[in-house]
Amino acid sequence: MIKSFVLPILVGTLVSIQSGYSQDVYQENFSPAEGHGQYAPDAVIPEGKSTKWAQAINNPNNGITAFVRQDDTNQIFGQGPDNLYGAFSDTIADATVPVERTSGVRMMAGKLSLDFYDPGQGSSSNWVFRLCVGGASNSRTVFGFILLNKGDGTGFLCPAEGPHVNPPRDLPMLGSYPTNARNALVLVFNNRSDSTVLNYDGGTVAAGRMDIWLNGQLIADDAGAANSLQGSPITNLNFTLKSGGHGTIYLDNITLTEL
Ligand SMILES: [Ca+2]
Ligand SMILES: [Ca+2]
Repeated sequence: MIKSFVLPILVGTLVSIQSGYSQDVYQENFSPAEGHGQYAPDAVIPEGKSTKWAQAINNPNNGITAFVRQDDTNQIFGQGPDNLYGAFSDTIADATVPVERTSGVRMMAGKLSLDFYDPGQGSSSNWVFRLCVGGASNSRTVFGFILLNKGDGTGFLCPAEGPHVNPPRDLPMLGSYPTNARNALVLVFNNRSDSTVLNYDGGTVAAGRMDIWLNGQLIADDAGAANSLQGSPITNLNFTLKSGGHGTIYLDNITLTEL
């Protein structure tokens, strides 16, 4: 939560931004205190401008449901029996309605970190996580990734490529993850318009690029953007299922930090 000065450092012809600057602009851990008193086991996650989620959750017409869960038997996020997390399901294969966060998000460079648990249900789950300029859409997506789960116990993370933010056709997966297990995801992005290199705790990211860490391993190093909207601030965090996908994902400890 500490905001400090940005120190541009000349390195040859490149300009480097040190990551001493950081500010959390969004945190969601589904604790009752953060949910306006509405986060309780089996409660519907509220949506609206004054909440943590802007729109499109709990929309039965589009197959989207979002509930607060508490699994005191398995403690799936390893935070004790009282921990609450978000359970998001999409039961209609053609629904593409995003769950999104908008207000308060505006950053040229930053870090998205979250824990996810893929319960491995269904056979074609493909959740896409998108960081967008403007609204939540494929064409406004700059950085993102997709979780593919074929139902055999192993999930794959692949880049969200091109203007349609689709998984790559020949499937050059960036990494794999176990379903029915807690996974830690960190995405660091730099959408500055010049040649500024972002230095953060763990690496560097060139302008227009992103790093992705999965369970402590760097699986994407300076990977490209889906759409080139370089120089515009990221204003929207959202996730959705691509058309034809359906399934459930559990999320916790979501943090969006400006760097
Ligand atoms: Ca939690
Ligand atoms: Ca890098």
